[in-house]
Amino acid sequence: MSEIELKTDIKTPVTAQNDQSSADTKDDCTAQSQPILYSFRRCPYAMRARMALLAANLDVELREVVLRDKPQSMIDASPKATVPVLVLPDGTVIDESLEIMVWALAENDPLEWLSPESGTLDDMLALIAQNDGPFKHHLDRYKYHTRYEDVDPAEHRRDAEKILNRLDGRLAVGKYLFGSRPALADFAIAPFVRQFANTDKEAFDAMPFVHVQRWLADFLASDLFEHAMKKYDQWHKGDAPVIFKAA
Ligand SMILES: N[C@@H](CCC(=O)N[C@@H](CS)C(=O)NCC(=O)O)C(=O)O
Repeated sequence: MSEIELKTDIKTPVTAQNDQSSADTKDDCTAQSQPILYSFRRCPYAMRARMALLAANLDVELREVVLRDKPQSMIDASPKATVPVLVLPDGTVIDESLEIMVWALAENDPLEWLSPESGTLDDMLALIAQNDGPFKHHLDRYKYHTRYEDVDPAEHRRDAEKILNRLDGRLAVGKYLFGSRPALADFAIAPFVRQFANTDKEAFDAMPFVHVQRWLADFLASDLFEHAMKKYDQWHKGDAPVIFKAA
């Protein structure tokens, strides 16, 4: 089984009929015609899920979440209660951002994000794993060091920079991480590099990683990112559906 089948297979079905929580998820048993995305604008995981849904041209009902006041219907659908959460019309719940990306692109991939110009989907997933694992680990301990005991933010910054240095090497060869056009890995990773850059923008701009800087600037200027960062009010049960439209 290929990695992509693996990813799209990891779904937690929510049985709608006899389950009060999923009735809530579907908002009082009204037929759900579109997937529902629980999202938080500034969350890098939610950002990448939204961008993949846009790239796949899939409209979803967007429910903007405030993390300190999560809706019960989201917790019922996904008790781990992290954003993003996608609830499909058949009750299937996908609550990992990368799986939402891969699911959306498996539905429709007009920009060929799953088929990079150079390398393979598995190569992209390996690079994304490095981002979601070690890079995120160091980013958190650099950016949010007060939340941890006994961490030296400078040390974690240096370790994160080693990973950025490797990205810079890739980006010196191709305009994007896997060739001359953007693909899954670019949009899965860039929101985290953005967080790193914003932690100390002056220091980021002074780094010798000119290719990462150019790549991030292109990403921030992209229509897709702009569209994905549109602001929405917090969702409350009973609100009229807000459709996050691809076009
Ligand atoms: N592995 C998850 C991570 C998602 C995640 O950690 N999201 C954060 C916000 S950026 C969250 O919801 N945290 C829960 C909280 O802060 O209560 C994914 O890829 O979707």
